[in-house]
Amino acid sequence: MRLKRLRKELIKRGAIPYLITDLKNIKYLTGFSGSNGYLIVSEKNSIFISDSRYEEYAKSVIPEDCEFFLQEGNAFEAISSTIKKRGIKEIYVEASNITLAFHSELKKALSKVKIVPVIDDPVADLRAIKDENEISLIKEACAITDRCFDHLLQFIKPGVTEWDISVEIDYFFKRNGCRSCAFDPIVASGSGSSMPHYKPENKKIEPGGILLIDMGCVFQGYNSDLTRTIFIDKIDPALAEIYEIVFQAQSKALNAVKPGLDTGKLDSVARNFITQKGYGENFGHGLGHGVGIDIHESPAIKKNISSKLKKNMVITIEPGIYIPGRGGVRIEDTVLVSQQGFEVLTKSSKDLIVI
Ligand SMILES: [Mn+2]
Repeated sequence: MRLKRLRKELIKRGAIPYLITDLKNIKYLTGFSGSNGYLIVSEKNSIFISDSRYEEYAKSVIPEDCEFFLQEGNAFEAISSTIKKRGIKEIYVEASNITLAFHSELKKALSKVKIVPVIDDPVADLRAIKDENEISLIKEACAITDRCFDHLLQFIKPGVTEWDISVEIDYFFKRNGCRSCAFDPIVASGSGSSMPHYKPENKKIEPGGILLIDMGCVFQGYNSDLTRTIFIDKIDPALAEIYEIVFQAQSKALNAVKPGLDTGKLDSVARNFITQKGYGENFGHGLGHGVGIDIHESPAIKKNISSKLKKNMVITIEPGIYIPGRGGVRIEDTVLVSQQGFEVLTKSSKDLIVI
């Protein structure tokens, strides 16, 4: 089904045959999740190339309309022999995934074939809209992440370190059926929270400080993403004021989410509010991103990037305000774009939490 939809799109774009090298795209299209594979989608059929380590597995998962080709030498020989056999004169490739080295080797192997880069990834557009099964897996990933946050509220005490919390997150996810974290958790205490992508250190959680936790898991191949910012022991009034602004910015953005809305406009809903409150300069990153097989995928929800929200996209809404040397607040949920508007999939409390 997915291959058929892609083929239709490639024909529409005139970008066929198409060589797919991104393993996440291959996984989405064929179900194959090994470490070596190449997929060629042409007008009539699809060919999947992999080596003998994966032969039995690949044949058991790839769709019926996809032919398996055994790679015996290197990948370029395999790609070139499948292409030559079919008399292909021109092949489209994923510009954002292949390296210069890959391109130059491919060019050598396909000396008579024109290689055309495709910049706007057609598979990313398909992946952005989730089917029912994908939505239920993301919902489960989000539910596990919420349970992890509940668990952390018991686990976190003054004296534990950022690193302890980060290890506990990883352990919780793995204990609860996840393959891994979606990304290295961000556990930023005190002034470290002003750095949006801070790395946890062996630093103790101090009473009176703030603690920002950004985490997600991978459940059966699908990611979740959640950020909460909490207060340790007592509330710092200046940061509590910032918390309220971020909370309201996030609520406003959430309430704007619906099919048809421009993603650049959605970013501006939160950004304009934060700017009005005087913190525009302190919200440097985009409002959100798509979530699925990758933790960051289409659509990007950023200033000056225009695309339309569609039903069954899963995105994050994550405004933040960061005051260098002082601290930062970010609140993030994973959200489903629904027919009526939106459904928040991460359900952890956004009340001001003090532990
Ligand atoms: Mn995120």
